[in-house]
Amino acid sequence: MHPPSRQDYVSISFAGQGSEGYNNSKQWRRQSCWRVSISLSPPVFTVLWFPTTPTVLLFPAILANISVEKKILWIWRGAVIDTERATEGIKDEENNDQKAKSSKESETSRLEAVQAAFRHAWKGYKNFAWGHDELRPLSKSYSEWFGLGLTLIDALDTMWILGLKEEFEEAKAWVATELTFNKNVDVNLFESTIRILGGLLSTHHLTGDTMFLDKAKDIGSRLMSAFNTPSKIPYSDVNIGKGTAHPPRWTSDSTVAEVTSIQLEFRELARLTQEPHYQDAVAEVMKQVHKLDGKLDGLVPMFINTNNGQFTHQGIYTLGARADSYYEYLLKQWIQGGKKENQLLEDYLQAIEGVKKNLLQKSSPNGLTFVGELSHGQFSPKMDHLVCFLPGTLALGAHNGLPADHMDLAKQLMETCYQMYVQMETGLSPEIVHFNMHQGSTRDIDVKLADRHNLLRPETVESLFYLYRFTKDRKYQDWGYEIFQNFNKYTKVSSGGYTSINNVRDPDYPSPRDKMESFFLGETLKYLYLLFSDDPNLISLDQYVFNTEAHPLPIWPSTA
Ligand code: DMJ
Repeated sequence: MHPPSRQDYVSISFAGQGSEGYNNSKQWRRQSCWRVSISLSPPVFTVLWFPTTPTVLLFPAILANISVEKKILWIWRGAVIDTERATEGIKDEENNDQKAKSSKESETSRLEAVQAAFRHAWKGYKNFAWGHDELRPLSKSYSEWFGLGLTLIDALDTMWILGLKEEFEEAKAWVATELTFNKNVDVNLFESTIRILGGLLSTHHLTGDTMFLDKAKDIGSRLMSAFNTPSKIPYSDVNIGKGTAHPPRWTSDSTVAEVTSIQLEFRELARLTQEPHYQDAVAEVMKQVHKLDGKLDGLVPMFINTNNGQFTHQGIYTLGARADSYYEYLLKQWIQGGKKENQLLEDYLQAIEGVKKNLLQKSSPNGLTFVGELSHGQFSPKMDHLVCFLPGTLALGAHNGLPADHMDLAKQLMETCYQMYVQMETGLSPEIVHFNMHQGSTRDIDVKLADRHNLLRPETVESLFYLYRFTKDRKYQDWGYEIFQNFNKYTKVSSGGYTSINNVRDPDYPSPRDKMESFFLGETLKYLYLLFSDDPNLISLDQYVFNTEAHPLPIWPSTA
């Protein structure tokens, strides 16, 4: 069959579809299984295909002799051919072509804009902070946290995904020749796992280069001393040179999110090295947390004691700092392992029910759905920007077969997270907001003085990426583009780099903090790029699961 050209379509619909008049709304067109386009060109027979009944009919060419300018109705075996709609069909096609062209152009220009932003950030890092942890773009200097080139490692797979080959090769050379973990330095177990171990593992997968895997094994094995505790709940800090670990000076507690958000990485390390002790150590933590008293409908407290393995500071429940990625990793471990580990799924589903029951409220006057906090039975309408990972996680769950109402909630929360940006004078979200709940409020969102900073965090654009991938609703791309433009407007430093700011409410003086967090390159720009791309195979969500620092790790091949 000849491929039909645009000019020679008519549209046909079938009588008996209901007597309500002509309805050419987009929704109708999507739902209708009967409406098809037929070719008016030779050959003599044109093929008709009806999707609901897999029937292929040969359509006599005489019927194709229709002037598409006149309104003529043809009835053939119950099919009504309306040539006026044929003209509309042509216009629709032209419009669609135009739309496709302009959306391709806008895709390309947005992708290039993110590449340019990355290059600008990299310029600052390269000139003033090369091989150090974080750029201080205003003082043209750097700050050290672990002294391990954190930004460089966090950014490796971003460069690969963005196609920045030259920058990637320079960074790879540094990793190969300069990066050493044989250093007398204390690192935080969680942060170095998600940023360094996760970054090296994902770069190994994307590039196939075993140098990254060797480095991953090196840091992974050094971090294992954290698990030498009376309870097997790991300490927060490890000296990677000495192989010793300890809790923070003031407590023997670890943070719940930290000890339960290192699993994707150590499980993957175990799989690649065939050394199960990596997986066993992190699985033990999940097993213990699963059984612990002190949860509320699946919601966990924020601290856990490394001596007795019990929750401490009980009675406070949040989806924000110190608990957030516990929920994210329940779902993602289940996906990583091929959706077989039911306990993880059960804990996740129960927790989402717990969120709905205890933490979900609506604001006034506009009824934004938000996730607040609970402190000893008292509800607080406080929401960290960190909570904005949740729409993306809920959408990922729904995509993997979890209840459809998770997707509904994801969309509602996505709108709220977007509002946390647009309602600010800079169009950038603060670190923490408080929602108004009393009737008669004039605004939905309040921000306390101490909470007005923005650290270039990724969570909202991360969720926008998931929502766009799964719904294809372009509004999510447009929201992300607005946010991206505001990062450019208020946080870009002309000599190179981007800076976190102190005050999202003052567009005249947002008050730069002089720090570019490594997750701006590791996560924020990566998720923006993926959001603006229309290629669902660019890190397919059916093949990869992102760790909590946006490093994609493979979903394990099924062994069944
Ligand atoms: C990142 O290090 C990770 O996304 C973590 O889970 C939460 N905090 C930052 C980004 O905001």
